[in-house]
Amino acid sequence: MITLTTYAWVPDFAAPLMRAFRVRWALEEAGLPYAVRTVALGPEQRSPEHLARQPFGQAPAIEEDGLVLFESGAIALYVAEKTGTLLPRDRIGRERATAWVFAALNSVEIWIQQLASLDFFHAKEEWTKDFRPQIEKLVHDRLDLLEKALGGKDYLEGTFTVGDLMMTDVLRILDHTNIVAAYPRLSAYKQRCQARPAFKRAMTAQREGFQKAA
Ligand SMILES: N[C@@H](CCC(=O)N[C@@H](CS)C(=O)NCC(=O)O)C(=O)O
Repeated sequence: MITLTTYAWVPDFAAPLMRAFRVRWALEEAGLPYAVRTVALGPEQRSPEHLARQPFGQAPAIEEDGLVLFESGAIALYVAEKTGTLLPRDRIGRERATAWVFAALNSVEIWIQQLASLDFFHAKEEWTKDFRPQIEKLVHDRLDLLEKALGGKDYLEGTFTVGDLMMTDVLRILDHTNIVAAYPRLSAYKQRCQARPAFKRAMTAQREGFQKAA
């Protein structure tokens, strides 16, 4: 059985966003049961045991049958490939879905995460005054092009894949803003993905995990 390593507790604003959520969501979509191991924010992140799981002392990580895997994108793809869920059956569809996972993490999340970091950790600091609008502009540019790529489809490649799971979870990082709402088709897409029963189960599990530790 897969063991997911996540944090025992995170601040309230981070609870729904913590990246272990994407792994929980993928596991729920695949119908795989999993065990949870927790580490505490702070010195335990840099313990040899945890660094062996996640070389940067972060979370999530998973373990299964001697495999130790880190990076939420790699883990979600592992779950998708292992179970044959969340990936189209045809080769081209699989490659395209994989590309969307990388796009979510490498082309979209980098700007969205910068904006969120400014808002969550540096709000009202003088130096962000000119910087934040520049980052927001870059986020808008990515979302505008993402909405164009989505076009009139329900999902990025027509059917729900691990690429949609990752893209939706990245867009959720903007939930403290009204930025996504400026893109009606993208906004409807995000809501469609979040309406999936597996999303709801994963969110319940994540919140309950943190509440128990609070
Ligand atoms: N690229 C990594 C990022 C993981 C990450 O940023 N995790 C955050 C929690 S959501 C974390 O561990 N933050 C604490 C830290 O960096 O020390 C992934 O996608 O798994």
